[in-house]
Amino acid sequence: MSSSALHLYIGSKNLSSWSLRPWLAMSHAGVPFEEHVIPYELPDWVDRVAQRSPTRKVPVLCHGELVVWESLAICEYVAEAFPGARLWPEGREARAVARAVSSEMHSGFADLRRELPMDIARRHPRRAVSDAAARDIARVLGIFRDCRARFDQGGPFLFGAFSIADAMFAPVVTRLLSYDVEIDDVARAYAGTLTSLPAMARWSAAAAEEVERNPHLTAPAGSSYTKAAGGAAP
Ligand SMILES: N[C@@H](CCC(=O)N[C@@H](CS)C(=O)NCC(=O)O)C(=O)O
Repeated sequence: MSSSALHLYIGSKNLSSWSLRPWLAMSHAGVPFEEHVIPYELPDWVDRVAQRSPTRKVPVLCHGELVVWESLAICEYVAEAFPGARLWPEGREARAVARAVSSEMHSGFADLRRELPMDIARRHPRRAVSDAAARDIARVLGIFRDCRARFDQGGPFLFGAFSIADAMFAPVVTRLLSYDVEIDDVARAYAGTLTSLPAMARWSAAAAEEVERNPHLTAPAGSSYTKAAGGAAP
């Protein structure tokens, strides 16, 4: 492993849900890294990101010569590089399910993400969502119930102790709260667990400062969000 520092490049904290995932995993686990926010208001945002990331997207992790893009791959790299952080569950069965739900999050829930984009610092009135987004929400709540029922030994997270799965679902939890989505007791308790993490509090405070500085900030200029109306959500 390179002995140089880890550098994590991320987007604006109020909006960049993919950035939050590895940032939370690393921050909560106490993995040392240098954070570089590339704010969405920069007119040359895409060019700045392109200097670091082959996909022109954040997050991206640089470790010496190594570049790792894709939130889940970054989490995996950190879990391997810092085994003491125990970022995946110990048990093989729990680890398999944690990887399955993390992959499901990474590749799915497009309707929920598009209709309820992450906006951590704000609270919106409850809104009607499409049937597809409602199915996404039901599936998320089902995952929470299933994980908490099967793997609740040793802590209040999805697999007992904090794991990458919690980092992958953290932005969805913030969406449930931001848009006052109707949730069950299991989800409410789990949301309380996640939002009371000191690392989440730090991220949320920074998101609130961003919103105060620039209340109208949405997607970065030149990104796929601004090119394709109705495209993927940050
Ligand atoms: N699958 C990627 C998604 C990354 C992503 O879409 N990041 C957004 C910010 S949250 C981005 O950089 N978007 C710029 C664009 O789409 O042009 C991951 O897991 O890291």
